[in-house]
Amino acid sequence: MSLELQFEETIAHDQRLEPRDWVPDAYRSTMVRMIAQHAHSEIIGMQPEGNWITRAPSLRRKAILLAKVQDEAGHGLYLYSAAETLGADRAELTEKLVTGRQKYSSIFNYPTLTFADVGVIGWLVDGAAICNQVPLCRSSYGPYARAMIRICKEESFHQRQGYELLMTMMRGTEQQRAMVQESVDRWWWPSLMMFGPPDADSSHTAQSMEWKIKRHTNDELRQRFVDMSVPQADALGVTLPDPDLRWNAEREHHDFGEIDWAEFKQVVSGNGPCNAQRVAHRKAAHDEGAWVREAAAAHARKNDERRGS
Ligand code: FAQ
Repeated sequence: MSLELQFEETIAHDQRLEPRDWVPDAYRSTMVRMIAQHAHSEIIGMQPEGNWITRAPSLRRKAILLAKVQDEAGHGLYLYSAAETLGADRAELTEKLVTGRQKYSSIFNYPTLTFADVGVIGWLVDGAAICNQVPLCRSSYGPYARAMIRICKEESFHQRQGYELLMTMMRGTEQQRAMVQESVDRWWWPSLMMFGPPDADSSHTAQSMEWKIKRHTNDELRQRFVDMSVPQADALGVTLPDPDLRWNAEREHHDFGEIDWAEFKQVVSGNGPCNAQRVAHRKAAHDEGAWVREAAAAHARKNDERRGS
């Protein structure tokens, strides 16, 4: 059987492609793009919440937040390893991130202005991430699909901690409730943008569905997220900032308002509120960490020499 046919058969039978299997160049580059973008999102995604670690209102909240941000670092490293199984070079991926040649999720280009944002990121941003990533546990590329299983478990925990934080604030003072509502008002629409452009404008969806990398379209998952979030917002006692949001009995889904795609394009092309700051911070951390990488490499060399002698 030709390599190409083997590849097609593996996909047709819903089996996983593994690092040593032959895949077409376009499959490989799509997977590297998607995994790298995901890894970069986890690493850049540490910044908005990391901003509140030193100002968390209690030791308990600080410990929780510290652990969550550490988990995000772990996800990033895990995903870079998955990209390496496709032949990508980790240093090159970082270089592409800090020079703007590879993307990360639009959501992390918005500022975290209050502590309520920590709760809302957990609830909505991790919630959207889970909604998007659970189907990716069945993605056709084995190392990525397996990474998604572990990552989704941790994201579920993150989502619950965010919701619990918000529940606590909603049981608090009038000012705390207002703080939660104001935060929801800022994060709702950017969370919907996390699912990517509308299907009609999504350049990769059709091919990625054919290769069973993606299992649902961007709009399908966005709809699933809206339907999931409405009862959660009700239980919390907040209003989602969309006057057009209502149940459509015929479709058995919620209708919702038009997303500001011009804003999405601006943010993705580098002109969001915090793009420059996020990338500059990442670059500074990378540059300042050069001595650690050099020391680790020297240590590994020494160990090799010792073992060799
Ligand atoms: N932001 O043709 P499509 C997290 C780009 S969760 C920026 O629809 P595709 C957890 C796209 O890359 C966030 N760029 O693309 C966490 C493509 O660019 P290109 C990360 C976006 O791949 C929580 C172009 O637009 N999750 O980190 C965005 O089929 C809390 C055309 O789009 C993942 O990465 C966007 N929102 O579908 C961490 C999940 N949307 O290269 C910390 C895996 C699209 O052609 C705190 N990825 N683009 O110029 C995916 O599921 C997919 O890649 C999509 C996009 C659905 C994001």
